[in-house]
Amino acid sequence: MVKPDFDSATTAIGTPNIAFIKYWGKRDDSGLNTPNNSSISMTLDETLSTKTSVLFSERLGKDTLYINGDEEPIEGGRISEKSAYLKRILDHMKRIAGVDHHALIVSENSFPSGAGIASSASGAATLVFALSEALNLEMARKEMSITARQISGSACRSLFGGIVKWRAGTEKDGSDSYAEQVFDSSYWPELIDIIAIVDSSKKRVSSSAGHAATVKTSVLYGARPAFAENGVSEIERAVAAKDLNRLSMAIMRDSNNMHATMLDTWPPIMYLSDASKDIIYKVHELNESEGKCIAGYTFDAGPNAHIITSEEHRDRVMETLSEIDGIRETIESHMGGGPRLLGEKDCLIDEAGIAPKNSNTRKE
Ligand code: 2P0
Repeated sequence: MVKPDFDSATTAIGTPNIAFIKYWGKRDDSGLNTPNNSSISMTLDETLSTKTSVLFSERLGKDTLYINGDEEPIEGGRISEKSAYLKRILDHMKRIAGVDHHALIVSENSFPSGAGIASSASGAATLVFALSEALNLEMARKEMSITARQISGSACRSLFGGIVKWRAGTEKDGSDSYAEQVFDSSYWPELIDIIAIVDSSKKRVSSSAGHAATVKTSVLYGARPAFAENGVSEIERAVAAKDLNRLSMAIMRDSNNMHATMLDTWPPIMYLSDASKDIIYKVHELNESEGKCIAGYTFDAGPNAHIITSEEHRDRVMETLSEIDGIRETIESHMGGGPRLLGEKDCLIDEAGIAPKNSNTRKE
């Protein structure tokens, strides 16, 4: 193995993914994020992205992480569950690489965090990719996928471009629970995700808390894993045939099914807002007027809509969305190719000073 080039930062870019068949519910509380059902998603292009720079240096006294300019504690008492995993993964990767230098990790998202656009997926996938490259670990994407999954489940899908399937797996240690590409991003280039932002504020119930509460208390949830497994096969068939009607229908059914189990959670979890519901009604009206589904909505753990459609119907969908009050902004994204390395000009670290280039805390 080639030794890492210390004091030279590695920068990568990665993107979120939007699940057509959703991951909701973990098999156990091991922290490994092994899901109850398989899921399938579209990796988005770089319209929304996470850039992450990693630098290992003996000049650093501790491991440090900055997200969007703010230091995120990864050591000590008051750290989030995700940060604790991230630190464990960093330590694990350093051990494999035989590296004992500390790391400076600087990550920036080009989109609002915690708004139901999976910033954690994009962030964790890009981080694992960047670390693997910085440490010269030569990890296969499958291994990166397994590693990223442990920081945030849905992140395992963002290691690949195009249409990506995350097989639930059955092994207790999660070794067979990883994502793989089913179709590359050039297979259906006309497919678009129109993201309708209705609310950019932080969500009331975190995904991690939501997963656990639904599995524990929802009666309807019992039917979900089998429904979702069938949905994954249906999506694969619909994409293979480039059948937008079939694809849209399966996407909407799965989003509704997942949100039904959330509402059935005790106490109930409701991520959809009035504006989300208006979008649902309007998309159904649009599809009825066309006599087939030309668009499908899907919602993650938040009120923002992702409307999946194709270039051909884009203007009709945008016209429909323009009739809805409460949509603040729309963002259009095609399928993307997954994480990749960037050059020096995109580096987020001031290598001489070993500090972030843009930090909210470095005002002095
Ligand atoms: C998904 N979501 O498949 C689903 C749809 C939200 C709804 O994966 O606890 O942040 O980190 O494993 O990945 C959001 O959950 O949860 C999610 P953790 P994650 O995209």
